[in-house]
Amino acid sequence: MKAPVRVAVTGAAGQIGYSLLFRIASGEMLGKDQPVILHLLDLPQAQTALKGVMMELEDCAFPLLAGMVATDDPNVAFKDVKVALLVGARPRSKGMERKDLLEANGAIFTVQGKALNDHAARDVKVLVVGNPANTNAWIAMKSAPDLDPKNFTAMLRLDHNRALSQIAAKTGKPVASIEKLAVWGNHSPTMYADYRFATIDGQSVKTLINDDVWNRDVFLPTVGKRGAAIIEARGLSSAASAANAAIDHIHDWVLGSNGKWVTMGIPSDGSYDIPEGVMYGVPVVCENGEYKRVEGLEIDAFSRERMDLTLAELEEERAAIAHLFG
Ligand code: NAX
Repeated sequence: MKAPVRVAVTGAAGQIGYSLLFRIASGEMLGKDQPVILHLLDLPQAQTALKGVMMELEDCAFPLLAGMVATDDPNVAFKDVKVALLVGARPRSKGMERKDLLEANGAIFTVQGKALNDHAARDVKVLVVGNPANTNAWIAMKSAPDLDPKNFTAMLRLDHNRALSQIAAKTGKPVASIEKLAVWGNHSPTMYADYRFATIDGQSVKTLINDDVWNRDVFLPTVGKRGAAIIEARGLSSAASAANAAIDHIHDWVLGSNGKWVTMGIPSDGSYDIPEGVMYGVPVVCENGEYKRVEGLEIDAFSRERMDLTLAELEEERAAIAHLFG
């Protein structure tokens, strides 16, 4: 039996947490042979609800669940963790300005980044789900100067999966047959899902679909506004699909993507004219516990425009919280 891995989940008493924890404990994230110890962080007022979730986890009698720690202290939550899923964030309340939202989350992710810096395993893999995910991931990364910046990532995988299923529906082909999809930029309606390089059984998806108007007027708005459509229909934001995307993201990062392109928000190395350090969604391939950016893709004028638009939004968000870093 392998030694247990410590996995932190923040916002553990929330709705994504409720879909996520049971799947981690059943081995769907790190493998069916990998025991886990769950470190569950939530606010003081959520500790009672968190106890209830832990009782349910116990009642599943998961063979791979080797222990649980519940806390409202990030310094305890991140002690020796090798994987950290930062799901909890400050939601926008009525009348709250975007700037105030960024500030409130800036405070949370500065503290959590520092706690990761001080307590987590040196090779901890961090995924930020809580919105604004890219900027929160950037703040956590900047607050953890002793950790490798490349270990901080933001979740674009839900956008990636949403785009895959729209393409599958349009082409009538199975989702699993789609290769080489990319999603660029911010996890927000400005993200740019790009199927120019995608293939199905070796055939170009762009040629199969052959409809630029559908791409611009149907596909991109549908993927970009999918979160809002789910809130409209369900009265609650995406939770099970978000948890599923988080599982996919960490699973592939740790265990490999089998040569498939997947999308991760990662600190830019300057390629594709995205300024260095910006937490930006790009296509990657994962192998041996590392992600590798897909290099050398040609960017046409339409794509450049879309990629710059989502970059501008990220830079605006970053400017709003830049003062936190002197
Ligand atoms: P919930 O409001 O159901 O749960 C959030 C939980 O986080 C609550 O239990 C709350 O007490 C806790 N929390 C708040 N601040 C905390 C802090 N400082 N430390 C620890 N815990 C804290 O929200 P849920 O639906 O679970 O969504 C969580 C976050 O995911 C939100 O920010 C949401 O916007 C974001 N999403 C991100 C997605 C992505 O693709 N990146 C998609 C889904 C989702 O919208």
